[in-house]
Amino acid sequence: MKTAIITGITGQDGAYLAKNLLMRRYKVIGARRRNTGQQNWRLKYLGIENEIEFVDFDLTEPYSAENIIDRYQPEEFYNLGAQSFVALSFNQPHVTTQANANGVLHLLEAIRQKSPHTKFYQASTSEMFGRVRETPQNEMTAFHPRSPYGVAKAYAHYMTINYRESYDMFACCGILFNHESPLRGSEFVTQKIVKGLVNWVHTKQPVYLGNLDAKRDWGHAEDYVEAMRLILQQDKPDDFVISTGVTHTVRDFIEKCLKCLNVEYVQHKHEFSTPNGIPIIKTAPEFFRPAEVDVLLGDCSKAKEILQWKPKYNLDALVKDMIKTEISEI
Ligand code: NAP
Ligand code: G4F
Repeated sequence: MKTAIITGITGQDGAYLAKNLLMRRYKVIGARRRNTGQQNWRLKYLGIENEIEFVDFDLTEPYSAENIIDRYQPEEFYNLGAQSFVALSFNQPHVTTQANANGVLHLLEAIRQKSPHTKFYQASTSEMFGRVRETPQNEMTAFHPRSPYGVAKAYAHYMTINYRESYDMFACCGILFNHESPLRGSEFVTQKIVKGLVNWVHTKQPVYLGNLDAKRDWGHAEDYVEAMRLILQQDKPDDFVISTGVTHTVRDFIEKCLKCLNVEYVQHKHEFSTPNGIPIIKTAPEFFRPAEVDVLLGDCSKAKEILQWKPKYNLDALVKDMIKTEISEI
């Protein structure tokens, strides 16, 4: 039986990855920070809360990393923990850097010193491409991050590669493009739209958003955690772009949701409304960012060839899954 530690176990990807590994008979150690709320709701939703051994952990505490790695000597370590909300990183750049950059260094150093056989997965991100230098983006595309979140993740990405090259560690990065699911946090645009529109059907309260023209390559989290697992099963450590290879605007995502909900709509420049003028979507300045990533589109040919990975969900199937779940919840 292999042991895997997952940081960020209470988040979207942590929950799906835990389920994936438990199905393969791994012992899963869930590294989570203290919290007073309903932190395990995703694990409960997937019915796996009682199959995980939890351990106290915080990315910002170096002893925390050392303790858990020394204690469990895991075969695999998936670092999915992060302050993952890009918009918040503009208001909390220090917290974001502590967790997303320094936190990764603590982990790499702890593995080097206490458990060098441990295979390490770092959750890198398409946000590092930022103001994109080429389209589509692949493993060789230069980074130009546009947020404190993206800058911190780029540091962690390079540090992971540096530990691999300096100390011969099995340390890998998955450069994952946006991935969503019914377990997505409600602050991210897809889930905000899904929840907001299902609520609109009952209340006619409009949903307030920011930039409707940003383009993202959206996949399904269930597909993407399988890619994480595959990355650590290879003969040699390497980095991989994981994406669908299709990009859509926020506007397209709204349209797909409205069609799924059978709502008739007309579009104005910054607004959606019913044909007789009831507002559905409006924009508000607080949801625009100081610097935006305008377009992301991933080229995952390397993952397709080496990992034999390809996504099962397209955007229509993702929208359907999110809407269906939201309707059944209320
Ligand atoms: P998420 O749902 O926001 O989950 C983030 C997790 O990190 C939560 O479990 C959270 O714990 C934990 N965390 C935050 N700060 C921490 C700290 N100081 N110490 C320990 N744990 C901490 O994010 P996700 O969508 O699952 O993403 C997983 C990872 O992939 C993240 O690193 C994210 O940056 C990266 N990523 C995500 C995407 C995407 O589209 N989803 C794309 C590329 C990369 P609490 O429950 O205590 O808050
Ligand atoms: O859903 P978002 O907040 O995701 P974003 O910023 O792309 O970040 C996500 O994907 C990254 C991978 O590329 C991850 F690394 C990161 O952890 C996170 O999971 O915003 C998507 C787009 C942005 O362009 C944003 O400006 O939607 C636009 N948007 C428009 N109105 C909005 C809103 N985003 C949010 N969250 N809320 C709005 O009201």
